[in-house]
Amino acid sequence: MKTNLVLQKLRAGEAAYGYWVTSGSPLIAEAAAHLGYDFLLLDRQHGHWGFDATVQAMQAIGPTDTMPVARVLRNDPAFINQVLDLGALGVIVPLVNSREEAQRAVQAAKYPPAGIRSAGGSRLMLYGSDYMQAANDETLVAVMLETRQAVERAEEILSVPGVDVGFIGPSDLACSLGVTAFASDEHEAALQQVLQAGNNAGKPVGMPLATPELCLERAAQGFRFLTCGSDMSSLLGDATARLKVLRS
Ligand code: 3PY
Ligand code: MG
Repeated sequence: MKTNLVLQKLRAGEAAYGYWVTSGSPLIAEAAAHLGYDFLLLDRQHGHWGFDATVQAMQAIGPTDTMPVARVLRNDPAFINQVLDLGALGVIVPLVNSREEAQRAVQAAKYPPAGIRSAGGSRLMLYGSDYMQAANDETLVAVMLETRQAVERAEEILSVPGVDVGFIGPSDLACSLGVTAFASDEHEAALQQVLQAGNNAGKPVGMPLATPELCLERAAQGFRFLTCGSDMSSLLGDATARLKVLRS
């Protein structure tokens, strides 16, 4: 089976950098995959990915060294199983608030005896005849910590065997705390608390960020699984800047 280059980096203590694709466009996923990011995050929670477009995006990303990672709609074994069958090498599970919920996510992503993942998926044969043997170890499971409760329980959540990454959702976290994301001491303290919990549990932690400068700053603090913008933010940022010049 293909080595999961993101897991390889994280296991070596290195930072992995990704890019969100929310538009649901396989064409954009293809272009982004050829840029060399460590992973692309196809957002099937808040993004616009239909089933067929997700398949096409997996086909487009497949030949590159960029790992296809999908965020699922919710912590449901059917959704997790589905994106893995389509070829995702990592799954991001939103709103994980307890050890039990983390166990549920892990179980869904692992074949027996470690979990309950169902065997199947015709695209998986492209990963080699050893896919079934290797998949449990080569599939990244990231649980999202994005509520006050998840922060309080971060260490017990991240200690769950099979959880590879704690991925903070800064916006939901801000809502849960009743503050503005990245603009309050309480929010920052929560980010640092999750990082510390990850260190205690021996698990890398990360979050989505808007700029490369912020990614490098957070990487220097010890965050390891970082995303740097999205297709929609790139498009809107660039097109807005052009229009501003035209209208000036
Ligand atoms: C959040 O910030 O809540 C996320 O889920 C990342 O987009
Ligand atoms: Mg969120």
